[in-house]
Amino acid sequence: MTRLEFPKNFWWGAATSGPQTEGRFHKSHANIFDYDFDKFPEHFWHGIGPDTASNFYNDFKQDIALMKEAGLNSVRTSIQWTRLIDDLETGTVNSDAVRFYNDVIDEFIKNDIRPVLNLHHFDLPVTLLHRYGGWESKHVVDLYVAFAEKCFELFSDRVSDWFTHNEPMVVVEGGYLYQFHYPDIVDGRKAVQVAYNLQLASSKAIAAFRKLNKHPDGKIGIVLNLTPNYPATNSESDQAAAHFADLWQNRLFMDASVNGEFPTELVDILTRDNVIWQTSNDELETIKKNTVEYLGVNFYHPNRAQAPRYSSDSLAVDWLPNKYFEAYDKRGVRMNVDKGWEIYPKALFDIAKNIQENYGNIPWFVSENGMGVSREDRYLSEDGMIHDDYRMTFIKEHLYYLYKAIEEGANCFGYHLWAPIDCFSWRNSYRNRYGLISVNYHTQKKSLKKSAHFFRTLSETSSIEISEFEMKK
Ligand code: BGP
Repeated sequence: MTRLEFPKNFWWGAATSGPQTEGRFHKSHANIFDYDFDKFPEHFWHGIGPDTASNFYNDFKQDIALMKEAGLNSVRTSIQWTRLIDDLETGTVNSDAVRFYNDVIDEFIKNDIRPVLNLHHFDLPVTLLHRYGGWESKHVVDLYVAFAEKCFELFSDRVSDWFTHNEPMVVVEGGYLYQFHYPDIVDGRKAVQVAYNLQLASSKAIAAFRKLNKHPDGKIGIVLNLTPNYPATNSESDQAAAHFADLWQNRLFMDASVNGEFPTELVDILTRDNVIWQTSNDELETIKKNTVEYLGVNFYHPNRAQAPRYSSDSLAVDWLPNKYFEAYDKRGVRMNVDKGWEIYPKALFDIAKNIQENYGNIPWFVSENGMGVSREDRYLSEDGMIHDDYRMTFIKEHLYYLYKAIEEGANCFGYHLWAPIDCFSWRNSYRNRYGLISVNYHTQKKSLKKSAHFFRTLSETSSIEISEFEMKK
């Protein structure tokens, strides 16, 4: 056995989001998932929607006490635009929402847990989609910035750590390319504009933060799913496919957020294909000037790409980024079969190296990592506890590669698991469980899993013991 010592003051925590935990109690507006559920409950696993989620709106004190027991020293959640803002045009706030978020922040601080707040976790108010086309619209960008300003004015006296979006590429892919989030559109041109507008919104929110932040240690960043894209083979065509996929999936937001510019190569391709976003010199200047101070990196699985096997004429619409690459499922790899995601911990090392070598070694943390399985009650033991040893192994294997990267100089300051408590997971609802703490969604009874005790030791000692076997995976 080897003991791996992590830096002191490392963030040992977990991440979740407002729409996945709070429930819809007293909410002013419906977000796109609330609306999707109201209209098409069949889109959701077992017809279970976001109405109650994990009842954080009512249970937050008890939930935060459980998070404390699990040893979390930092927790990310998000402020729901659809809860905080009553009038989406004028930006008047909802007083119950202000009371709720103040109470939540104070409760975290009372428990010595650093609150980390994100502003947008896929949860656009649906009215803005129907009225203006959602993220296709620059007016919506400005309404988002007004919402962000309210958050900074109200809460930045006590909250030092802020993030503008969670995984903006998932908004693009889910809503505008691959139909796994409402509005389920397939339109590459719209997807390109949505991606640009999300970046613009992030940069404008950062500019607002610099004016309004009240915290002496206040910082702002973005959470990206910065997933390496490995070519299926060493052939030139597969390498070109993986290169484009990397430009589109990773570098679009990463280069703009960290370096202040979109990759020229990507802009050239989109221009040549006549699908480039509408922009202006002023907007590009805003993006240039308002880069992030740090980054959150979500990592679950690697991406693999191969050259498209069919001509782009066979695409369902005029243009899709898949003109240049196709997802490749490698045979014989380790899989989380419940989610269909490959398990490849070494990718975390590759991510760290990429940030170190290509992005000035900007400070970052693992803002989501984790493994959700279905029917987790199969691990329920006679002692009444879920013995999720598989989750502990998954965490250890990833921490091993993170440790190696830190040893080689990676500027990583924390590790957040998805999620502190089992939560509502979009259309998958409660199918796959990710938490250190389990939820019975019928009774809302919550209990620590075995991994919560493991995580507490990890956090208290800032170190783990790992076997040769676990290191080799
Ligand atoms: C990330 C999201 C989270 C969470 C997680 C697990 O991409 O940021 O919100 O949902 O994935 O995925 P899923 O809920 O689809 O199982």
